[in-house]
Amino acid sequence: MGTQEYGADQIQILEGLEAVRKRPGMYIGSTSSRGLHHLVYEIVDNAVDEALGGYCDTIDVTINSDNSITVIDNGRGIPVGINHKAGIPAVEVVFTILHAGGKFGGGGYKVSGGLHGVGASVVNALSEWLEVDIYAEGKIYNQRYERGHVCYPLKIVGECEPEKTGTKISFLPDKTVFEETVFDFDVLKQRLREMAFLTKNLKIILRDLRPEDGIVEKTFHYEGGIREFVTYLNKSKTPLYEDVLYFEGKKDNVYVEVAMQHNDSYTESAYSFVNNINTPEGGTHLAGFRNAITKTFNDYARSAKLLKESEANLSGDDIREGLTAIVSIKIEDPQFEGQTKQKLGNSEARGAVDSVVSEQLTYYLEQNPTVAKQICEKSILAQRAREAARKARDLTRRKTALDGMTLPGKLADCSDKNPENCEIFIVEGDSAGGSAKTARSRATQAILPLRGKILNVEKARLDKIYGNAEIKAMITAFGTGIHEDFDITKLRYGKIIIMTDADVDGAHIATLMLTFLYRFMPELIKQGHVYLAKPPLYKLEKNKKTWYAYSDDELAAILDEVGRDQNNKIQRYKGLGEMDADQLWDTTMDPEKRILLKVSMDEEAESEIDLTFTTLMGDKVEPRREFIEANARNAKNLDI
Ligand code: TTJ
Repeated sequence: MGTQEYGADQIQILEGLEAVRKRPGMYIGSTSSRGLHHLVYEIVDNAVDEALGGYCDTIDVTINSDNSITVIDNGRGIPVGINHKAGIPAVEVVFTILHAGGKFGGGGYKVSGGLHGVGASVVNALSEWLEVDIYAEGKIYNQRYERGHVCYPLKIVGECEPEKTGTKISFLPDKTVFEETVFDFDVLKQRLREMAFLTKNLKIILRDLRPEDGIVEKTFHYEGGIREFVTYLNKSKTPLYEDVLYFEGKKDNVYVEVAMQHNDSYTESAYSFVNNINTPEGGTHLAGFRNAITKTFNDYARSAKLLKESEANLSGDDIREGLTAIVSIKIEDPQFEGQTKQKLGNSEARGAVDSVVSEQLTYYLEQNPTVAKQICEKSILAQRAREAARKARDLTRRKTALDGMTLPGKLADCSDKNPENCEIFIVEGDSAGGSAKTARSRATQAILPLRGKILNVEKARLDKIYGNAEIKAMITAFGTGIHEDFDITKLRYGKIIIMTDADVDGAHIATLMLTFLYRFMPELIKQGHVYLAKPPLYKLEKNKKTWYAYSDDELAAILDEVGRDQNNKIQRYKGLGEMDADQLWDTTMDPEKRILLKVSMDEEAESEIDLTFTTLMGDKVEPRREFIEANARNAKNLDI
């Protein structure tokens, strides 16, 4: 501790920061890894504010070897003059008085709102130590704090070239506060890249000094700003047209920026930001955007005669099919709503975005009829698909309501009518399906053979999905209905068992099946009704005795026991089809002997799973294997 005298103001300061240390979660959300990384964003946000004001173009972030962080900007430097209200240098106010964060300078938009913008004092309170260096007027000023306490008054520690200005902050998060104190490079990388996209021309450097095999460094610098963000998001997809549409303008003191481009997929990915803060739940700015594009495209489609008078309007969903968009606004006093405060409430934002986008999109469509036509035609296709899907669904609904159910012809049903006793095997291929039908225990085991690979529901429109024979067969066999019609009490089998070959193709088919179940009847997975059968990989015969091995390790263990000699006859199974009915029963279907893997879903990680499935079933092949491996790790061994 320094030699400063403590007046009433100082005591108040300490009480403020003490409150932060007592209840850190109230200020930074949590003390988990998330909260830890939040400290960096708090500090970087201050430098980004300086960049938004046009005073700074480079921010340099370093993870030091001891897991402390250094952030440097080339802005004007935090003011070092005495703040008259507090009687101490302004920089000391910034670091020691709670909520002093965005109050300096005035004018411009502050990166603040939600959990953000609580200020540098919170980071200081939660750091073992924090040091600030300010480069201004040819001098280097410095002050150090420990757990929020001033170590010594602000002092001059050196000189620099008069042109050099900026702020340098280093801090070490307090190990007695955070459960996790090791920074994750990729987590910081993600957020800093996003920051750089959102602030065009700002250069952000992220450096990691920890790796023993050398420093890692990434630079994010996007002259195109959110235009490049859209290009980046569409990188693994095929854009429908070359342009990234970009609109920018200011209305009612709301600065609006929008970038958008359609790709050939069927899903919308729109991200919205307010003062560089992500609003995952959207809000008025996103509503304004959606309203503008729905209205503008309908107007255009009508006037260009792409949509006939007798035809219905395109819906917002139709127009947004395959749309990647960034909506980024800057507003002076953002109001966040909803349980998690992640939804913008300011009503002026709706009108501002609506008017900027309507006006400039109308102009763009007039100037670029080819692109305009491409988007309208895709939307019209989406509209037709939606209509066809509705009809197909109505049809299945009516069917289930009127004639009970017509079970699929390929299904060999079981005789027991109590679902708890029953299980259904979904079997890859007609030949394995035949063996399974012979092998099964008729009372309780039903068999549904599927031909070849089932439809990838991530890559098809709803009308095609509802029209697919294999999918229809599963839906009717299970009895539950799907989506909003789903009713678990109608489930006809307690266990749904996916039985595929123990090879890469089999794993792929199982993943396609799981994707379908996850998208259309997630409750089946959540409530533990879905299983993977585990056929053996090897058969070992010796002296008229037979062993089955379900993994290489298991085979090795059996060989250790029986000895390795020429009497061993080892067969490697390439598929279910190589087993006769008896073998299939013994190894894979007999409830007394088989291995089943239960498919589980971590409810908390639901959104992550969502993402996994999306990349998994997309165009790239590689992540799929990772998923299957991860899924195998999640699965629990049962019935063994
Ligand atoms: C405020 O208005 C007068 C000129 O300086 C303005 C200012 O505070 N600039 C400023 C603050 N630049 N950089 C910061 C800053 C940078 C980091 C990394 C951390 C903090 C808390 C502030």
